[in-house]
Amino acid sequence: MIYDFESDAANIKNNLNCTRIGSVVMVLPEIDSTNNLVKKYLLNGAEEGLVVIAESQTKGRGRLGRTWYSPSKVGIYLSVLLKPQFAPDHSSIFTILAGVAAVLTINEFSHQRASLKWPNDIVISKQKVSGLLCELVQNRIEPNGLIIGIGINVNHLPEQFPENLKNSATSLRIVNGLSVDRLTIIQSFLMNLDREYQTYLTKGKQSMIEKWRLNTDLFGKKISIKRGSTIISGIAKRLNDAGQLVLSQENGSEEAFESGEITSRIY
Ligand code: BT5
Repeated sequence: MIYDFESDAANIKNNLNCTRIGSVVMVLPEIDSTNNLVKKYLLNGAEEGLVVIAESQTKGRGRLGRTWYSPSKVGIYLSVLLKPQFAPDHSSIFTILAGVAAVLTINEFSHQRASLKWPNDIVISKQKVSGLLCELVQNRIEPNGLIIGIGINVNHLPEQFPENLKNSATSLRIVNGLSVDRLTIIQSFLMNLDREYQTYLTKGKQSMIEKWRLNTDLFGKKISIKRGSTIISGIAKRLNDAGQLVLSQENGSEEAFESGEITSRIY
């Protein structure tokens, strides 16, 4: 596919049917990280709804200082700026919201069922097809904003993944045996995110938590969670009202975990 950046941006913007997302849509050939650029725009007063899409990233970021492999032409790397009017009681709720939009989108295009893995992965047959990075910018100097970043592996062939990801990552093309149009996926994600965000703003978080539950295979499974250098094992029970994961430990006690601080492993 030939990627004409300006016309792609116009194409995406014109075909969006969104209330809040897509006020400005930028498509760039290469950037360090779409989340970084959106943050810069936020600090310069950007409006809610800004979308930045890059054809490739040189420093795509995961959580906790990890990297997101972002090769040119085969993946989706995009970030959206939201400015919720009220601060959530827990930042996990936005990872839940974005995860719901992401899994619904990927399931529109995947021939096999995609599911959510706590806290921010979308997996197909246990292999990661997409990851989310939600960053809440909130301090006295900077304007408040929420940056939702998503990476989706779309048209990668198995040999296009580096050695360290070969066994853990997949793409829609690998799953479907066919390539998929990235612009169509981008439009779908932005519209799903817009709808879920609107639902959250008008009706609150409960429907989001319920949709997350319907799109995960996590509950009832034994998992271990790494918090700092501590590993905590238990059975994943549910998401609580704050969007935190509740784990039941062997001694019967329950503990809730925020999405930001955690890496989880399912057995
Ligand atoms: C994530 O972090 O999964 C969040 C990824 C968010 C990427 C998007 S791209 C647009 C926006 N701009 C950015 O700079 N970031 C966001 P985490 O849960 O920490 O997972 C990172 C781990 O996933 C790495 O340590 C690898 O093990 C693995 N990984 C890296 N790249 C991958 C890929 N392309 N596909 C599957 N797994 C990958």
